[in-house]
Amino acid sequence: MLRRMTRRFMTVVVLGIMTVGCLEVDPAYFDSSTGPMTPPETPWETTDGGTPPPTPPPPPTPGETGPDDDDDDDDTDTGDTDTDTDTDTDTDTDSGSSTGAECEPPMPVSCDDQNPMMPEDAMWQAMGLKCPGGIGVTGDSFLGASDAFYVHMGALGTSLPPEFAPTEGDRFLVLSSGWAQNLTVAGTSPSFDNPGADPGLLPPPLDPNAVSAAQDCIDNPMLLGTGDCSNTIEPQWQLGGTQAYDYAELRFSVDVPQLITSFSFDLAMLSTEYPDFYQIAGYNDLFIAWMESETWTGNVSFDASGNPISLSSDFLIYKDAPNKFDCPLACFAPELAGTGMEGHAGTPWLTTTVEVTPEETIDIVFAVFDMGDPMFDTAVLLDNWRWGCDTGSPVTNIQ
Ligand SMILES: [Ca+2]
Ligand SMILES: [Ca+2]
Ligand SMILES: [Ca+2]
Repeated sequence: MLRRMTRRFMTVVVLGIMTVGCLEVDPAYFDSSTGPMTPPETPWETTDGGTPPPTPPPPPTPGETGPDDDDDDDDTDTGDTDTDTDTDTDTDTDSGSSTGAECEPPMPVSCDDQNPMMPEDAMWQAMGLKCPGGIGVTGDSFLGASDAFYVHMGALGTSLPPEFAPTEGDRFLVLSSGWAQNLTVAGTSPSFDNPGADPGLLPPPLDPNAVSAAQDCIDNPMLLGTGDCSNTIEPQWQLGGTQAYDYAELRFSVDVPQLITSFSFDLAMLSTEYPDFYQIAGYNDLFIAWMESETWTGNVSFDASGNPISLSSDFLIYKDAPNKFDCPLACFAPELAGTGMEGHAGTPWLTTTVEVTPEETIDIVFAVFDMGDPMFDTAVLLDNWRWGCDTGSPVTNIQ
C-alpha cells in the first residue's frame, strides 16, 4: 500500500511538471466495444523541430540487392531483374516455374522522409511499411490514447555516437504506456495515466496463456491457436495481476511475398519502472509483438531465457541508476542521455526475426502496456520492417 501511494504521489508531481512542459492532453479513449478508437488528431507528427524535407522519396533503384542478401545470392542474382515496383508480391515469377527460384528479399522502399498523404500512415511508414511501391498492409488500425503514439525524426537523445537513431529512413515509431513524446524531453521520467485506456484483459487475438509447459508451436503444431506459442507472456502476466493498463497497440495484416521465408523488425524498450520497481514483477510492464500465421500464434519478441520484452529481459543492459540486485554501487548509461529515460533503463536496438510461409497472410499486433497500475511508463521504439530468408523459431538479438 505504501509503495502504491508513493507511486501515486510521484505521478502527481511528474504530471504537474509535465503540464507546464509541452503537451496538451487529448486522450482518445480505448473502446473495446467499437474497435479502433477515434483517430488522434496528429499524434504521429514529429515536433522535434524538424520539418519534413520537400523532396519526394527516392524511387526504387532496379537492380540493387536487398538489405540483407546475406548468403544465397550465390550466382545469378536474377531475382531483381524486374522493376520491383509491386506492393507486396515478389516479382520474380516471370523467371518461370520454380526451378532454381530462391528466396531473395525485395529491394526495400523507404518513404518516411516526408509526411504522407494520410497522416495516420506516418506510423506505418516510419517502420518501413505502406510506402508506395513497397510493402503494403491491410487492416491497419490502432487502439489507445492518442498520446501513446509518436513518430520521431532523427536520433533520440544526445548520446554520441547516436544510440537510438532510426534504423530505416529518417524516422521511427514510438509506442508508450503513457505520453510517448515525453521520451524526447530529457529527464522527464514519464509516468502518466491515460484515462480510459485500461482494457483489463488483452484484446483478441492476444492471449497470455502459454500453450504448453515444454513445447512451442513449432515443436507441436497441434498447439497452434490455443494460446501464446512462445509461452513467454503468462508468467509476467500472472505476476502483474492479469490486468493491462494504458494499453496501446498497432495492428495490421501483410501478405508474404513468394519465396520469402521470414520478416524482421527492429525494436528497443525503455522504462521508468527501473530502478525503483526493478525485479518487482508486479510492475513489470510488457511489450508484445503478436503474430498470427499458419505456424505461429503468439508473441515473437523475447530473449533466449524466455522472457518477454520487459524489465525481466536479458536485453535490459542500459541501466542509468544503481539497483540492489545487479548494480549496487554505480550504474550509468550514457546511451540514455538526453532522453526522458535518464536515470532509468532500456535496451539497445534489437532485431526480431520470424519465420513465415511464402504467400500466406500474417496478422501482427504491436502492443505495450503497464502492469500493476498505470504509472511509470514504458516505451518501445519500432523501425525497419523488412523481409528475409531466415528459418526457425522466432528469435530476437541485440544489433
Ligand atoms: Ca523508419
Ligand atoms: Ca502509464
Ligand atoms: Ca508501468
